[in-house]
Amino acid sequence: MYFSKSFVPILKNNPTEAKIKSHQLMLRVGMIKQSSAGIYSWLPLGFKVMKKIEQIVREEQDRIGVQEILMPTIQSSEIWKESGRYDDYGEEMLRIKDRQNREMLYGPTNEELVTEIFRSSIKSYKSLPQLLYHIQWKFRDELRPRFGIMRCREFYMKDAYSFDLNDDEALFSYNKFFLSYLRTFKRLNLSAIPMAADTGPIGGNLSHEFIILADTGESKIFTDKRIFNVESSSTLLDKNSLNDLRKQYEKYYSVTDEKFDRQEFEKLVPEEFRVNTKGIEVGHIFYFGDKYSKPMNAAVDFNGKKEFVKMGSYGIGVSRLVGAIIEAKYNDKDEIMKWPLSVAPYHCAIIPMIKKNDTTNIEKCNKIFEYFKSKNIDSIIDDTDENISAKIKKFNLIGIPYQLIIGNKAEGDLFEFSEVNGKTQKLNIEDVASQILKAKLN
Ligand code: 5CA
Repeated sequence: MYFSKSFVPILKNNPTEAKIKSHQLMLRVGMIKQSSAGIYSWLPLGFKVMKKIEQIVREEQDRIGVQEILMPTIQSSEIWKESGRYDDYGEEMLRIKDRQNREMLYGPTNEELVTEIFRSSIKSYKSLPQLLYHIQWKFRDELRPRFGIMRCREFYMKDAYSFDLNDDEALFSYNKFFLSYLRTFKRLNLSAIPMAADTGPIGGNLSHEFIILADTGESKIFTDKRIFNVESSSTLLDKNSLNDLRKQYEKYYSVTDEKFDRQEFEKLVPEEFRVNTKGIEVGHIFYFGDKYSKPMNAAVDFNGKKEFVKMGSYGIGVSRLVGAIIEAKYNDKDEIMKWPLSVAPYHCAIIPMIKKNDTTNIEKCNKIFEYFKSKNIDSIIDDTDENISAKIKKFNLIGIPYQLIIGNKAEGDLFEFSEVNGKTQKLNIEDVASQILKAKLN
């Protein structure tokens, strides 16, 4: 891909309407374009990042044995009337009428729809647990959409649902998602802390939000800073290991403000460990037992007895994560961004010095591009007329992690290679590729 042909509409200055760095940057480098309040189009650069995040989220759901489905965005009001949430959900729900005057809605979440799918087919406890997920657009008519795609009206979410026979099995499912979320955020190079949270309109009495610390976050949190050091890498998928994992986190007081109790905080957390700060909610898991299965009659046969299944739901804000990663990785001072390699729109920018009537450097770039492609390294060739320092500045802003200069200083087969914000090295192409591949594995 040549930069001159790519659809990356970069603005000279930060747009004044954007208040936080992720919103500024996403507009500035043309990752998104607002189409109406709280509704955005995703342009190539932004879409590439989101798709890579989505794929990591998907792989980590598959890894714990969740099955992928795809439910529609438009739902019938009937099932919401069955659960009792049609009236409760209020103005955040976008209600639509079809040509037959039937009440429809744009799904803000899918507990009802997935329960309907479950109950129509699963009849025996022997088919449990059932763990299902989908990655689909949601719509919530937020009163104050803001911060770009961080709190918008139409957003992309992974939502999963678990169905079990009893509380014990249901908590096992809950804990699998707990582990899966830790793994997912780690692969995105984020440190997301699980915190006991309120359940809001989803319901239930057990819930954790996964929060990334950031001054611009909308969630207020109260926590014991020792929780930041909990190590969770090698957990097995059995009940005991997963219970232990959650206990390791729950040992430390860590809550969002709706759950905050000052007396408890001061009693349980020694003063030097108390943290009261802000963060971004990137995931939220819930256990709500038979809140939906009972009114919607989703039950299985257990040795001749009818048992309402016990359910949980598990969300990740896939589109919000694009902004959250920027909030966590953007260096304000030097206007430098560095995407984690796992989600970078391109791993490496190939920057040729361009001389009039001489295509030698561009031809070199083409060969390197093909070689990178064969190694699964995504790159882009900057064939524009800008000078080298303007190009480097541009890629620092976009956040492409590596830059390779193909220019006059190239000695034989050695090229200037640097990591954003890092030292420049002279390397041959094979060594460049192996450095990038090595970093990709970390
Ligand atoms: N049904 C449950 C779990 S699947 C649910 O809807 N949970 S939620 O309301 O907490 O949403 C899940 C995640 O979606 C949140 O953690 C957040 O990351 C993201 N999200 C929620 N609202 C918005 C919004 N208005 N804009 C962008 N992302 C959002």
